Amino acid sequence: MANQNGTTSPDLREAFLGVYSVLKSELLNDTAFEWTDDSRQWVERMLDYNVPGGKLNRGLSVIDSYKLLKEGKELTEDEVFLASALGWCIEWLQAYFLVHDDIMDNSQTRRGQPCWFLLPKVGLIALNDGIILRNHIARILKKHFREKPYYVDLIDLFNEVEFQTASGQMIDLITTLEGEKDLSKYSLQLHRRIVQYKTGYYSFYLPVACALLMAGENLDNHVAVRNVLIDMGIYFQVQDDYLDCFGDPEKIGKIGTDIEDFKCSWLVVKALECCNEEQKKILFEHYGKADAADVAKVKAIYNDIDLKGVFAEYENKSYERLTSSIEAHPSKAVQAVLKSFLGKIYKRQK
Ligand code: GPP
Ligand code: MG
Ligand code: MG
Ligand code: MG
Repeated sequence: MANQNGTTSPDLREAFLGVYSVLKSELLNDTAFEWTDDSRQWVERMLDYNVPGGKLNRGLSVIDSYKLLKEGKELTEDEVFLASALGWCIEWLQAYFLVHDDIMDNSQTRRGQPCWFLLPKVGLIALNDGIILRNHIARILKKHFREKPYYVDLIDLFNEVEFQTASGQMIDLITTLEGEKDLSKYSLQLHRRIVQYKTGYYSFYLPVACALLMAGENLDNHVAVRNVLIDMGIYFQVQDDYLDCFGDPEKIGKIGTDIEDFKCSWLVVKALECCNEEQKKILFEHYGKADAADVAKVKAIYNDIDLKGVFAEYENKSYERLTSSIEAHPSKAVQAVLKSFLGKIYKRQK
């Protein structure tokens, strides 16, 4: 079972990985379409390239959370399959978001390989592949959950979370238009709003909400859990912003683009807060430019004001705050779910 450091047992992990092959094969034989060899090969390659290659934290969290909610009772084979299928639905959702996000962010690499849209035979077909990935979720849910009492709630949950994420992505993108006019518009408040929506709901709330629905719970009764998870999601995206600049591309599997893209990243917000007038001038002049020399000037300021140290302090404070919110929760099982999550991301390097 998942312990409080958030590691999944090898057995559950193996079961989870096995479910990917089952779902893939069902989708490749979906009778709603007249397959040809070419189309089947395209989808198979597209899935293998984009779905299973990440850390699988979100997907595995559904089984881990479900198991913790069952308070250690042995899960049946059927329960393991269903929780894994829901976990994979989140991994499919993530694959769809990332395929589209990499086009929008003009990224080069993802999970240690070129972004899907950069492959010579792919290009903008990647947009349609994203739509296919999105549609696969509804097909998996229909095949395996149609008869469940919580089916409608599941569909509604995925719809709500997708809407929240796309809205967060929208503000992530349109905020840069304001930043280009006046960098000082970037604030912690604005940053928080962007990351809560673009990351928090789908990465943190969704896996636990799936597990709660499977356990027969009503999500309206778990607003406090959602709030802690969203808070954790914000911390997670601050780490993502940090790693975009200071992470090792070999470890995180992607090359950062936030400075070039004029993003309202946590780093630039903090830099604006900490720097003197002279440094501010340099930031205004060089932030948001594609040229490596401009990026280097921005990074030099980040180093001069010790943003690494500012982040380390933020990370410690976040951990303490999250831990005390978790410990305030009345249920030990829910506490265990949340602690397992926090254990998975605290001080992550990738
Ligand atoms: C992460 O932002 C946010 C997403 C991947 C959500 C995308 C939503 C869509 C509707 C497409 P990011 O750009 O910082 O992530 P990364 O650093 O992994 O590129
Ligand atoms: Mg993005
Ligand atoms: Mg991106
Ligand atoms: Mg990022």
